[in-house]
Amino acid sequence: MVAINLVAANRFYLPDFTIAPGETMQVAMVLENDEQFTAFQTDLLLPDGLSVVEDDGEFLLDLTGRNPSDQTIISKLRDDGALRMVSFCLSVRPYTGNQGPIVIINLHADENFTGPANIGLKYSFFATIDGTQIILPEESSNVQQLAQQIKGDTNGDGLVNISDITALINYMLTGCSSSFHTENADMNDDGNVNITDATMLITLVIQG
Ligand SMILES: [Ca+2]
Ligand SMILES: [Ca+2]
Repeated sequence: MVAINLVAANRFYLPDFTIAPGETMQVAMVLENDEQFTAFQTDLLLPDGLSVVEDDGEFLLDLTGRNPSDQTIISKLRDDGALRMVSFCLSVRPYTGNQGPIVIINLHADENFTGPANIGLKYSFFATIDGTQIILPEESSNVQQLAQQIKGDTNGDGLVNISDITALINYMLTGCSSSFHTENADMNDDGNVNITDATMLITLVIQG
């Protein structure tokens, strides 16, 4: 494999976001790509108080619709505290499109989480369709602490308005939104985000 350093046209990062102490939310890892990539490896470094949600000993990482159907992702917490992720598919087909989330991380903030803090993405290696390896630049994202969870604030900007309806519908259609507050979106607290919550949110926005 040939290593090519810092190709500016390709970028892999987490958009900045806000999270409230005690909250669980979904954050996207976004790939902007000029090349056709089929696989990657990266290290995610979270600040104190933030962790990836675990289910049955597995970290909850979801692949998006940009992935080929046989794409898989595995992850392991390393001794240095970084969560290493490796994603690949046996059919060696590329991610579709050139912009958007490829992995959704389910993140949880402890009750004592205090922001702002930084999230690092390091050692991001991407493999092209012809087997070339490209090292993408190290990225740092900013996470702000939201004072409190607000029902209906699905995009976590502290307000409840039309943008939250858009984010909720986007989430229902695609299963992802660049930073999505699932607990705020679950308007009726039944553990699911669906059309019932959308209806309640629309009513809330209309009534002010
Ligand atoms: Ca909002
Ligand atoms: Ca619900």
